[in-house]
Amino acid sequence: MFDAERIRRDFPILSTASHGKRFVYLDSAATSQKPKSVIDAIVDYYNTYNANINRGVYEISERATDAFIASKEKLAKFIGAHGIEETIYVRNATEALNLVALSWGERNIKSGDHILITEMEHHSNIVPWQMLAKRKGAVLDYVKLTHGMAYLDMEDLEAKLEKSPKLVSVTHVSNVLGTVNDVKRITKLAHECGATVLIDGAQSVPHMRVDVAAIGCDFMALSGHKMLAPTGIGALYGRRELLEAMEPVLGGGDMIRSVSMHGATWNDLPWKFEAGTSNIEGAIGLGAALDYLDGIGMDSVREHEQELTRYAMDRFSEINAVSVFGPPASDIENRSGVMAFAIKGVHPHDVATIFDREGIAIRAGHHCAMPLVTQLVTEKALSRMSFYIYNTKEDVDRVVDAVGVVKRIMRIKD
Ligand code: C6P
Repeated sequence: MFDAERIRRDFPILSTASHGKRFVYLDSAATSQKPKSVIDAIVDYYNTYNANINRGVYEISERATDAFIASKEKLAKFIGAHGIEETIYVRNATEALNLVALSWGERNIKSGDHILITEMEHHSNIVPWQMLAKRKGAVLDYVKLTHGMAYLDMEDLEAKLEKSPKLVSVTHVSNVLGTVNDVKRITKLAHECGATVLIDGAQSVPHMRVDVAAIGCDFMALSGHKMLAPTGIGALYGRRELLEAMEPVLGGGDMIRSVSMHGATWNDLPWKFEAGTSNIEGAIGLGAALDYLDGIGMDSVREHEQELTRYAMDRFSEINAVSVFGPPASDIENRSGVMAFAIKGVHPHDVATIFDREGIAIRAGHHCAMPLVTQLVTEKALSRMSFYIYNTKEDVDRVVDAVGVVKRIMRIKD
């Protein structure tokens, strides 16, 4: 049985108090907390084998190189990639998305070409395409949302695919609505129209079983810090043939095979895209994070979050002043553990501030998805809670109590 209380004890920060109360962390969509095993793996690296990788022939350098490569092997297996050649380590999902824009996009997008994204994207999957479209004179199209702005409008997607976009870039899970998009179907439709497909996996890979081969996508971006690993490590998955045809974006050490006074040739994948000294501690931390998640099992992670989401939606349905965005409770299958909500008559920043006093961390604001949030609410801001493996039903009960406190302080009647 899934034991979130036991898991919670693996996370040192969760045994600290906040404003004198049991700390309830509900902002894992922004960044997750880290278990002791991840923290220990990083400390062990610095204490016992800190050295640069792919360079030294001495013992600790070889050990560090092995640990770095083992991390990539674990990630490749975790997401269903063919091997480490298809896992490019970067700083975060943002950098992974930009890498596709700067390398693949630079070569493949021409004046007048269409790039198709959606209205539920995070800024990281909007701005790089705006910049590329501007540089190239390309057209940036958006798939509209439907059913109270909870789902992608698949008819609109199909209509826009008729313009034969060169690239379709879609988030797997919305960081605001919690909508889980049918990326397998989107990929199939997009491929039938000749598009290359990039999936933003920042909010899916940490929370459910994701298999890039089963989805069939060409690229996927992810961030380690949202899946128990430290900040500063993320990855771009890319199909080998595509990565091989792409030019590196950064030049420097490690990404070359040879350098002369007048030119250079590139190293093999994945190193061609990893110029300079890598984030070694980050990679080692990510390896430990993947071990931890594997130990639980991603299907169990997903089930647990769905149960919490169902419970939270149920409890929120008892409070008239609260409205929840995204797919309804009857469609938990297509919802993640991200839940944006509004309390009638109260600004989300006031909600988050009062929650904080109650020992509960949530996020409030535009969630780096302004084109979406400005359409959802006139305040241009929402409160958001997001679940992970260490959250419990007791946390949800605390949220419901905190909503009561908000209503009392702000004099809101149900
Ligand atoms: N969303 C949130 O609170 P980075 O910052 O590069 O690790 O991740 C960017 C990113 C890309 N796509 C999606 C769908 C995301 O949710 C995020 C990060 C955080 O919602 C921080 S803004």
